[in-house]
Parts: sequence; structure tokens; C-alpha cells
Amino acid sequence: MSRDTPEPNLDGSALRIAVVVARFNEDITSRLLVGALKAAERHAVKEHTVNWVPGAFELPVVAQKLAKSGRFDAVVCLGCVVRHETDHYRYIAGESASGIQRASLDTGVPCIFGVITCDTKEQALERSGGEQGNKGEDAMRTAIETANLLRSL
Ligand code: INI
Repeated sequence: MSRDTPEPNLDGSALRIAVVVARFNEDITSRLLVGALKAAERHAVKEHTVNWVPGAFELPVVAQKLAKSGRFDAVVCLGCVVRHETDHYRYIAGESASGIQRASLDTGVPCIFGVITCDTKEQALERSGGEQGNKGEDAMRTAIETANLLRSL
């Protein structure tokens, strides 16, 4: 990091964070959840909840309701969409991403896209606690940093 780049504020001790996690591809999403909860503990997040939904397509509507409730400073959305031979992948991944972003912009509460989109289960394993780190952990850190930044503005 260059001298001019400020360190992110990763102090979670004043933050309440909701996690929404998709059951589809649960072998992967449960690994993302473990990563997210580890990061919440490491950064002393004051309070968190975990809410399961059927698939990545359902993440936005639940994220939006949690964000609107006024009870949370950020919402972390976790899921895994693996490419198949049909257009289904594109619709699920695209709608999940744009719906989560819309929930953020409509409510002003950061809703974080912790959804793995990849071609194979092997790639998903690498990104959920394998060689490529854990996207759930990254998503929780992003939630903490963004919520703290928004508070300071
Ligand atoms: N949901 C996922 O989270 N990942 C997938 O890879 C996936 N695929 O491939 O179909 C998936 N489908 C279910 C979807 O999220 C909805 O639950 C379903 O369409 C009902 O709305």
C-alpha cells in the first residue's frame, strides 16, 4: 500500500451486520459463511444475524428488507453460482448482482456481493477457503470498511 493510501477502518465494534446466505451449493456457501463469521469475530463486530435463503436469486429481496429495517449497518450476501450449459447461470448471477446493488442504493445501507460466480465447483472451492482465499471473509471485511466509511461522511 502506498504512503498516500489510508488504512481501511476495520473496527467492527460499533456495527450490527446481517448475513444472508444461499442454501443452493451449500457445500460452498457454508464455507463462505464460516469465513464471514470468522472475520466478524476477528474485527469485533458488535452484533450479527444469519438468514438462509433458497438460492442466490432470493438474496436481494431479503437483503433489501434487512437493509430497510434500520437494524443493521450493512448486509453481507453470500452465494455460489456455477456455470451450466444454459443461460440460467447468466440470469441468476446477473439478477443477484444487480438486485443486491439496487438494495444498497435504494436504502443507503451497504449490501455486499459475496457471491462466487465461476465455471466449476473446483474454482468455487478455491475461492471459499482454498488457494484463492475466502470470499465470505472478504465480503465481511468489505461490509465493515464500507459501513465505517459511510458513518464518517
Ligand atoms: N441458485 C444458486 O444460488 N446458484 C446456482 O448455481 C443456481 N443454479 O445454477 O440454478 C441457483 N438456482 C436457484 C435460484 O437461485 C433460485 O433459488 C430459483 O430459481 C428460484 O427462484
